[in-house]
Amino acid sequence: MAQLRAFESAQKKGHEIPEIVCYEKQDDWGGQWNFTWRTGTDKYGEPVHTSMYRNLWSNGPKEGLEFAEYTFDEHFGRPVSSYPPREALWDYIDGRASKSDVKKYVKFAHAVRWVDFDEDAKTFTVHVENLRTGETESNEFDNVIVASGHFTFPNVPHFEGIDTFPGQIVHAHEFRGAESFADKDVLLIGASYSAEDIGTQAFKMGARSVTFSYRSAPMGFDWPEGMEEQPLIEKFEDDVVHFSNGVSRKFDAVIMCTGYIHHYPFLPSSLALDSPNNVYPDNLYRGVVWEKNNQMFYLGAQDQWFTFNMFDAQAWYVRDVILGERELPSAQKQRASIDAWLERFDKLETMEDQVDFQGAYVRDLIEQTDYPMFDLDAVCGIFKQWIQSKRDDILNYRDVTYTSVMTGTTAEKHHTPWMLELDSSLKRYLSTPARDEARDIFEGREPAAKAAERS
Ligand code: NA7
Repeated sequence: MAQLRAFESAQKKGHEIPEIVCYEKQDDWGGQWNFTWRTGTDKYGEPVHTSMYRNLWSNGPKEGLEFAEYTFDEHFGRPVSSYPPREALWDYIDGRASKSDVKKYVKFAHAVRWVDFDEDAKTFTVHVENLRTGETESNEFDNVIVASGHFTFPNVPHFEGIDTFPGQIVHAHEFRGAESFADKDVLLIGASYSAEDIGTQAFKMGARSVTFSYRSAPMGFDWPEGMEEQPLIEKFEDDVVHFSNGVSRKFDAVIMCTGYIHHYPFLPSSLALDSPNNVYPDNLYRGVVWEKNNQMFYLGAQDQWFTFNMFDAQAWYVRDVILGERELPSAQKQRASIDAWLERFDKLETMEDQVDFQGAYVRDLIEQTDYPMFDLDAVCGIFKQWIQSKRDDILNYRDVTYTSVMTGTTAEKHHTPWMLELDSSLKRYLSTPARDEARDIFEGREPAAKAAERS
């Protein structure tokens, strides 16, 4: 969507743009944000793309991901909270793209099966299947941009004895909601965003206990009673899990929050990115140009602090390379640039360092293009406050509000504290319900009804 918008923006400024075809295997756009109840395979028999769950709310402040050229104010027409639910974020990205005429470029329900590169002709042949008709076709292109994301193919490790576990075992990719974990003892394997958020969802939905198992380091939040961290699993024995520190616990359900792999089944190895999930995958000049074939690009291949606005910065830069507005340096200079960034990347120690690193990366890209520059230092500051707010109160950090660097608008406090909010719909999000007793109690006030009674 960012790439289509980037080309459209150039066209509006009088540039001639190339013929564009966007193949999308889902029936609608939005990628990760295009929620489905399905898991495993979709209605066409394709692997389900999204890892989104029903009650997902943004886990980072929206002020960190806001588009510089389409703000939340413009979309919603009024301030909204800093952590919108998934439907509101889908609405926002759909709103921006729908305002333009770019849907015409998208061939929905088209799965790319294979991409070849002809070294003599210097063109790609893209083999694609129309999932609705079953017809296949092959088309030639000068450039290919891979924008298929990398949080789709789950990393699923094996643990000794796991095949004896009698309860449900799912990867976060297949998780759709925590309601069934009420009164259950739940184990989450992993110590990153998925573990933290799905564990919190389970707690919110009334799990009896929530246990996280970490490999490298615990998340270290100030967890409430009923939530705890344990080190790596040594083995499963039926419903009992033995951890490496000698502790054993019984569980009803296991959710593997063990991350995702870069997996591009439609690409030959000469074109496929192979990297751990990190903020600077190797072999991408300026984080987007495939070093081994400069006619090919990747968007959003990094692990992400910045998201939507970083994808924009990348798309604007890729567009300018394709339009010939930016000349790529020699292979040697590209390598030197990648090495310099990798050297910086190797020195990152804290989350805050990573934020600054990605801020510098986004700045470098925007400086190359006409994408509106915004106060990246201020956005880095918001990310750092967010990190701190989680350390302060991991269950309630979504109740904090931030100020947009794009518009100066301070977010509205959501009408209901996140821990009490059980309805994640857009309709509810934008409504103004009367304050209820639970909220009064939660916020330490005398319930309104009781106060009225007394008076
Ligand atoms: P992440 O952020 O890639 O994290 C994966 C986690 O899984 C991380 O804590 C890993 O531990 C852990 N992991 C991976 N393999 C294993 C094994 N074999 N055993 C135990 N633990 C393991 O994925 P998420 O799904 O949390 O987040 C996905 C993205 O969403 C994230 O990157 C953000 O951009 C938003 P490690 O620390 O590597 O030892």
